[in-house]
Amino acid sequence: MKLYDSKLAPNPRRVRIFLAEKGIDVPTVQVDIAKAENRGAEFLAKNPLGGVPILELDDGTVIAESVAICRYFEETNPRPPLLGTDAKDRALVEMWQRRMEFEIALPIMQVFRNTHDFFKGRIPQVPEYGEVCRKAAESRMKWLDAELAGRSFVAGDRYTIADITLLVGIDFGRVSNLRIAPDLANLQRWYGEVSSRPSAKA
Ligand SMILES: N[C@@H](CCC(=O)N[C@@H](CS)C(=O)NCC(=O)O)C(=O)O
Repeated sequence: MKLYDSKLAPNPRRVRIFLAEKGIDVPTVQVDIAKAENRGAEFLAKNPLGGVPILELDDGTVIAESVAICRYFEETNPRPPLLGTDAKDRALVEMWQRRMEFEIALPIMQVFRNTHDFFKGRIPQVPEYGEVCRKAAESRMKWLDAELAGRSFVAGDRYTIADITLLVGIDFGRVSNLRIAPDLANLQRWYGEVSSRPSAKA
């Protein structure tokens, strides 16, 4: 089994944190996206969409999409559960994971993709759209701050994949000068707690 990873990119970090929380060690191959290695023929043969991370199993199966890779490891190594514990909890964790991904992490990544020099000449950029996404991410953080008033973690009282997606999204905001506003006390408290877990170094 091999995890195709990219040290500086946010989506692979989601999988690395997930593995660190579970204490799973997986051999990795570094893919240099700055040199567009993920757009070369060898990588595209494994994932025609070109995104990292991907997990290649010993039988040659390639699993792309960070959450799908995490799902695989949740099934093979159920403890500690990071995707929910019973029908209701699994549904709630999925709800929050999707919300963190679509409402916060993706807008933050779109700010980067549409405004940063890294993607200049690589993809069509629409800086105005990047700024719309910045506002959307800021507004969603405000909403989330109110949600976090009554609980420790995003999906309840247990750390889950929803916390991982949010942490990685927020940390990635730094490259676009997008941070948690100082007055969002609940989100700041949450950030301090999840950032101090050893897995956050992954
Ligand atoms: N939905 C995919 C997104 C994969 C993705 O877009 N990965 C980024 C890194 S965070 C990438 O490969 N970017 C370089 C590129 O698209 O060329 C996932 O969750 O794994």
